[in-house]
Amino acid sequence: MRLAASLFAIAVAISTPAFAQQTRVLDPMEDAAAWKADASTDVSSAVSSVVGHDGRAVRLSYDFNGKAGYAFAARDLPFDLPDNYEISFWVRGEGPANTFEVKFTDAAAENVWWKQTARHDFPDGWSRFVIKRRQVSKAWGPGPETELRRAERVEFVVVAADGGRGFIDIDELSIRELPVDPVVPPQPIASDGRSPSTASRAVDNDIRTAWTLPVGEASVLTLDLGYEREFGGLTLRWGERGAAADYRISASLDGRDWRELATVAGGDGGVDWLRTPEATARWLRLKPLRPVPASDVVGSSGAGQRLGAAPATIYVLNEIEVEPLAFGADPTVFVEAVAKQNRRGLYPRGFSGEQSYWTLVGVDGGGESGLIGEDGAIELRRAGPSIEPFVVDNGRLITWADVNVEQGLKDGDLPIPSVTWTTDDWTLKITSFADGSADQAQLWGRYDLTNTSSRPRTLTLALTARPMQVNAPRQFLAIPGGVSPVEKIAWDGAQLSLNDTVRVQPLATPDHVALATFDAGSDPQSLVLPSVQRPAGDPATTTDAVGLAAGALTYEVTLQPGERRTVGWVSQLSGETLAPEPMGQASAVLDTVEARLAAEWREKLDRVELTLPPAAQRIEDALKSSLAHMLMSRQGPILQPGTRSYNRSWIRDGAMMAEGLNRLGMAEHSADYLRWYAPYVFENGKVPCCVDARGADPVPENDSHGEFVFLAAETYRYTKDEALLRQVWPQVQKAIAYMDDLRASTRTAAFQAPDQRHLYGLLPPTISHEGYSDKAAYSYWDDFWGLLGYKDAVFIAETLGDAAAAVRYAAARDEFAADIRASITATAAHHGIDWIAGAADRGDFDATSTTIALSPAGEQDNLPPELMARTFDRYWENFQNRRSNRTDRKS
Ligand SMILES: [Ca+2]
Ligand SMILES: [Ca+2]
Ligand SMILES: [Ca+2]
Repeated sequence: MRLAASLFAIAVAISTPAFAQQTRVLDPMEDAAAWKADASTDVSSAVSSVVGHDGRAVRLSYDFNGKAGYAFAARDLPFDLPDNYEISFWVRGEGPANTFEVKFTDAAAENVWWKQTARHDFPDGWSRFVIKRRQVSKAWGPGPETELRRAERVEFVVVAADGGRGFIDIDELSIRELPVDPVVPPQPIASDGRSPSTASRAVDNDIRTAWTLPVGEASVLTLDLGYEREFGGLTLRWGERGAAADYRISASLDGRDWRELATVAGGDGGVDWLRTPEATARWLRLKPLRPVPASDVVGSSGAGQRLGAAPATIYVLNEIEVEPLAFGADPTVFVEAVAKQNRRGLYPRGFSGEQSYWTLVGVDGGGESGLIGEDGAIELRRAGPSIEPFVVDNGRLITWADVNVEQGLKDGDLPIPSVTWTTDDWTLKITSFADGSADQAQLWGRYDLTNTSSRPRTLTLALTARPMQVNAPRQFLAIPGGVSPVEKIAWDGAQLSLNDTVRVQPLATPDHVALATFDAGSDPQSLVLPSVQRPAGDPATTTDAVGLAAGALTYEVTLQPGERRTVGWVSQLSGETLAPEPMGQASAVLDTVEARLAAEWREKLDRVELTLPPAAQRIEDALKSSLAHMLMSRQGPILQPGTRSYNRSWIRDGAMMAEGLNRLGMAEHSADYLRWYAPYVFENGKVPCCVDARGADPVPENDSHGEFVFLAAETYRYTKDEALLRQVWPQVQKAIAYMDDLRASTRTAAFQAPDQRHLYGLLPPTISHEGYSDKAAYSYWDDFWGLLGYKDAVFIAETLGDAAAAVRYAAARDEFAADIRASITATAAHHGIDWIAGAADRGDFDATSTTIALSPAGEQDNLPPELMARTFDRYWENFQNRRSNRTDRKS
């Protein structure tokens, strides 16, 4: 790829195109009346005219009133976008840190492009906000265009992070056309002021040729990038002898004024990857300051072999490469790029774009939890760093990629997961579990290394603390996976601390400890090098400005045939730090905790007895481990579908989890959840789809209302807690009234027109179904939940003795049920399909969504029988086709 780029570069003209960098004002913001304010439910917003940076400016005032949600100012503003541009405006503001979005949309605001800035701290004084073309991305919309070519409308949006109240002032919204960057950047031109000079060999794309400079000479290497270029980092490939350990790289736009871009101190030679986010320069300058000491020199392959040599008298730089912007976009992308250039196994598989599975390790109801990955790395807390094992066998570093890996749960269902590495000669079993209470919990790691060969074996077990989550980079919602920065790592002789906050206490004293910065080599291959190992009695601290420090605790283990050695550690998940665990008896401590924990979980998971044939044991295991996951994922009363990407409470998942908990003998958790959720119902009766630390989410999802009413009724059916039912009765009534209004909006003459008739009486379109997030849909999923809500509202009214309400709700229920039935039939005719559509307007196929009609909605006797039968027959056919690798593209 790189070579191909260089060949193309020869043909690229380097001269700067003649063009006018003219700025055009799109809106001087003199007229606030052109802008309209709006906001989500229960959030206030207003626009006004204030003194601006140039003349007047437009102010958006907002008050979240204690809710999550958003406020915005918008206007119609048609303009075309050139091939390259920057959009900018003056901005200032007051208020808490909130997410700032600038949106460009089509006339109907269906296709939306945006620049999102999370937790923006608006400056008190005027500041220029610049949006480059590459920062404008498609947010959503059904249209095929991914690139913004024409905008019809502009919105300035404040989305609640901290929420609160405040304002933002906007002035002089402008666009500037920019030259288009060359498709392939030209190869830099290098010089060092020496004659003759070897400078060009640092940029000739040939790893066998090098720029050389005698140590002690004052020359620097200067690169001319050909044009003012944006880039994300640099890769330096040093010669095997002659790498600089310390060096400085400066950047310049004009060749006269230089600013420091990157400084390396204590580098290990070989390949050096430098991240320089959002850098812009025409010229770069490299100044070597000190060679790598002979004992630390590693091979340029990064394989870690030591090269005994005299101290270098000459710097040897084979190649310096300017990396694209994406290289420096964030620490995770950077480490992914580095992982690609290392052998598989040195980095977690998720960093190489491979799917990576993990399971949760936590305590019942605890807010904090760990993870164990399929390869044996253990994440120490949400978004936290991890402990990853490696074994050195006969001088070779063995990683997860070199062994056979299997996963299991203790007794098949308990939340005590393990990962076992198997080689021809030994096994390593990695186990993790958490014990304690929700507010005083600790995470354990256990490592059983067993000699399965017929000869004595000497192995090194390295437990490495790495700045990476087990949650992989592909996970981007709420708590993005990937790198977990470690700026400081310290060993005090008894425990390892990461960023002074995460502490890992080994249960047996390691033989050696190694700590390293990224530049010095913090990959496992480098950490197990004898030259970086220190006696475990010596305290040490390492700080790393790039946040990629790592450490290793190593155990030298000699095992007779069949012999096993156990080591382990404990780390606080929540609460006060406990007294240190006794050292040196790792297996005894771990056995005791594990046995106690297994008994506690067994009691919780076995409250309901299942009688199944032996062949169905896996079904029982799956059911019980799912129950354990519901208990570990919840935070006190808050039921959550997950702890990372889904670290929020959706009423959809919550109501269904509550049903599961009710049936499995844990109705008290259903009651706690209902009590917690009810106060978040909006004043107008809208049930929020989701609640998190910011409060209730205002995004309308019309399944929510029925789910909430079902939760209230179902909780009562198991607890018989009439006082609680009465307590939430006001919210139930409001939610039903809200659905009455929603249904009325589609029970109009307009919906009697032939092309709308199949939508008559349905709940209005929403994005409750993830498949419809590109455009809201008339999803029957919403209607089946809504209908169940009406049914349960009748039940609740009768239970509480409100006969009038029961009659009213029963009439509404019957009307809604008839509308849904008529719609299903009309939709099949409208789209020419013989199944129950997922969404009435789409006529799509989604049998899993339709199952809600059967359970819990209980509508199987009321649905058109032919269409219902075809729906599930068709699903079964698709399932069989998938099993035999035939894909039905239409489904
Ligand atoms: Ca103005
Ligand atoms: Ca070269
Ligand atoms: Ca290096």
